Amino acid sequence: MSKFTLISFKLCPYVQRVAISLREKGIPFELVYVDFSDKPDWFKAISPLGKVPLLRVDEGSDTAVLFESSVILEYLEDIGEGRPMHPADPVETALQRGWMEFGSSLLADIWSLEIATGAAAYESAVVSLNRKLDRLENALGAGPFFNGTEFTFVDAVFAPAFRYFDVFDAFMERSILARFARVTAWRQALAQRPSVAEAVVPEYADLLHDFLRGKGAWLIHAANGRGVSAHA
Ligand SMILES: N[C@@H](CCC(=O)N[C@@H](CS)C(=O)NCC(=O)O)C(=O)O
Repeated sequence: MSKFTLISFKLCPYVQRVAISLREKGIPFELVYVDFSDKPDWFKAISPLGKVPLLRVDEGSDTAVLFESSVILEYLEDIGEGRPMHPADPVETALQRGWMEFGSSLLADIWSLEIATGAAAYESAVVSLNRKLDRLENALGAGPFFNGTEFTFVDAVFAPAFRYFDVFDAFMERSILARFARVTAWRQALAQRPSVAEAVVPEYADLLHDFLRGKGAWLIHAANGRGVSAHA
């Protein structure tokens, strides 16, 4: 079996989806964290886009460095180690790949929310998020996971997105997710999954809080004393 090394950044949701999938498949791996405030030369040399995650695959004297999280997930499925994380039916798999892309687009809105330093940018991110969450709510079935009882790649993609709200919610009168009942139930089921819980370092919430403070996030500053809107 190949040896796998996941090159990571502690706050990265794209890294988490790979770590969750490796754990779900029972594939052993090592973690190497990169300091983004001072990216090392070895990292710059091997990351074509200067981004994490990278999955280094060593087999004998051969080494490959895979980049782009969704490509890495498909690779993990292709090698057939552990249990499948795509549905058996090709149409279901194609739909699942679409929702994985949707998950990345939700992460883009979450990023806009994080880095908003004023009310207008913040409210615009909330509007966009709410629109997507409404779509997601209507796409969900009886659960507990996206495809029912089996935990698949879509779950691995959305779990890190929902994790942000564990920190955001502390600054809000009411969670942005609260009015979406099926999304909320899904969020709770994902949070209880060991692969999800173990995909971040114990100090994750503190690091995210520091990041938001460092960015001067409206999310934090506007919340002082009154809470920020979840309803824009
Ligand atoms: N499309 C990429 C996105 C990965 C990504 O945006 N990674 C961020 C961290 S979460 C990154 O490495 N950014 C580089 C930087 O901030 O300098 C993927 O799916 O792997």
